[in-house]
Amino acid sequence: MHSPSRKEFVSLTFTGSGNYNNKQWRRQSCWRKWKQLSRLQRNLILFTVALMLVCGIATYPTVTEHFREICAVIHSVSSVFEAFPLTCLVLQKQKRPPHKRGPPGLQNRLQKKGTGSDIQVKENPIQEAKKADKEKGEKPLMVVNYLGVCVSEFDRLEAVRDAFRHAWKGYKEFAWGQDELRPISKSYGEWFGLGLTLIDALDTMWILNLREEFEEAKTWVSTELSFNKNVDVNLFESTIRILGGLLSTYHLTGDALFLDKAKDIGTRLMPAFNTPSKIPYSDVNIGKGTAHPPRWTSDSTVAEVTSIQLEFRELSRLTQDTRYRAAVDKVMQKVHKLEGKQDGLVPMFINTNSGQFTHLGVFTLGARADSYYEYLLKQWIQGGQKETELLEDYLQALEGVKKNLLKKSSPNSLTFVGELSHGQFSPKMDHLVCFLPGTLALGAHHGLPADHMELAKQLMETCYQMYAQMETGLSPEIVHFNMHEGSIRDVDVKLADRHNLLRPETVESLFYLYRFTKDRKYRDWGWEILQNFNKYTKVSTGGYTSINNVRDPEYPSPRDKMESFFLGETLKYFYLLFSDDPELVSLDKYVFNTEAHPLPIWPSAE
Ligand code: DMJ
Repeated sequence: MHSPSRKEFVSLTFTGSGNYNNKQWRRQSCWRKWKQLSRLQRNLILFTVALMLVCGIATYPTVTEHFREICAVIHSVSSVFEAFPLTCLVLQKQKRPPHKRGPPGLQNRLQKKGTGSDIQVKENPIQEAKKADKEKGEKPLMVVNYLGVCVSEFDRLEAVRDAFRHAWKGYKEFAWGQDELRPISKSYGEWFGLGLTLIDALDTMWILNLREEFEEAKTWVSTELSFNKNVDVNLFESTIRILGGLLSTYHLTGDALFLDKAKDIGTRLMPAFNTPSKIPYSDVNIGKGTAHPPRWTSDSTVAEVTSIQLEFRELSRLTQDTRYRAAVDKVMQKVHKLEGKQDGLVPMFINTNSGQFTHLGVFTLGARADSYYEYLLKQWIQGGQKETELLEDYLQALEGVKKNLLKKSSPNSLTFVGELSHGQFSPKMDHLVCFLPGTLALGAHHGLPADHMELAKQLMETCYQMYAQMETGLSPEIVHFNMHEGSIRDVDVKLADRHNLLRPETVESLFYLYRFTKDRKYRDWGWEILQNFNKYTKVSTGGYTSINNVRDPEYPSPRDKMESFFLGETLKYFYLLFSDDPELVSLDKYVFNTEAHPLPIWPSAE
């Protein structure tokens, strides 16, 4: 990742001939104000407007959107005129630092000014430019990216669409109709044999307005996709990706094809619930109608059996067939009453015979438990905030998190969520936990205590730092926080945890935080992350790849796999983060499942 060690900015400040406090100056007509500007100033403004017009006409798909962009430019120019001197920050010579092989310590050392520590919280040039402006009491007209190019939200949205097109190009060329692209070997990998990436990406294409791509995928769904196959699928994964993806695409498009397919797969997954305890098995053969636990255990994962509810409940609502909802509600009722929780925190495993938690005493908000917490809140929202047991469990669990898992790192006091094993705290945090800032913010938006939002903001900063402190600017799968005084950095990464799978959780949370706070730093953080995905994971012949080592920018070591959630979730959340339209999947009308597929919040009568 670029180290911002050498930044050279030229700040051109145009104050005009008047002072904005001067009443006489204020009374002058616009035309006179314009004439008072120097030729350089006027040329700069005209050039900016002309550039935006040309870019807008050349690339914007609809006249309406184009108009909105022009309005934004006019608005920003006029508002700056009204209240502030004009300032445009131009990045003059931003040199790309030479890539160094990652030393054992972080290259981008944390350094907190004024603390005497040599540790520095890394900021990007955008942030620094903005901070400089804020300190001067001036407002930037344009945002500057790493290459010195003024970027607008329009550029960022287009960058996401480009990224999607690039990912799709690889999938289409080398993995069409298969589960996952292997972009380096230009081949594919099969998991369920159901076109997983294609289905996961359907609603993303719709939201990104990639209609041509959407239509070709829809044709495949209608002509090629069959669930009548002798294959074992994982109940949770196929529910959140396939059932969730089909249901949300049905809602966005109104096309009954997707509801028919959703009903088909939903029905084929139902045998999973035929267990002695009614806690479902992990695996189902969708062709034979048989289900079973993994070969080595009769346990299921707690997150898996408690994160299929949004989808099956919605399927019942749409089909008027109550069996789907009854099966998943029963799971929640049982888990609600179970012994073995600690302050609302749940263990990671549950037995399909006894219906009891197993492996007691281990608590995490990461893998195997994460979306249990997410779905407590989201089911409550989906059902119109009536199911109080769900809310109680959610609130209690958050208290449990605060009491048992929430700590501060040293030296920079980053708030993080660790793990507990038989009373022993471990400062380990999975990237998966980064769903939590977004979920907390969503709860606060729906009326839960304001301190949830405060905690969301703190954790968001931590999740961002998990990216910013790595040499590639991409987060590892797992980090360990330092807590002892005198630590020189907050985050350590074990060798085995240095991979990045193109996961969405941090981008997801940035989207929620931006929607609710409108604080632009969340967009800038997201933009930085997108650029680093492009830099270190993009494969020139098409597609993006997971990498093995986020600490080595010279050789991040591609894994040759593009997970379906990169298209289903990561790119969708990037797009929504940069979109100015709060009605583009309104959070007052939709709730996202854990695979980023939006499902409607039910009308209050239901
Ligand atoms: C996705 O399948 C879902 O977001 C799930 O909840 C967690 N794992 C991946 C993404 O990281």
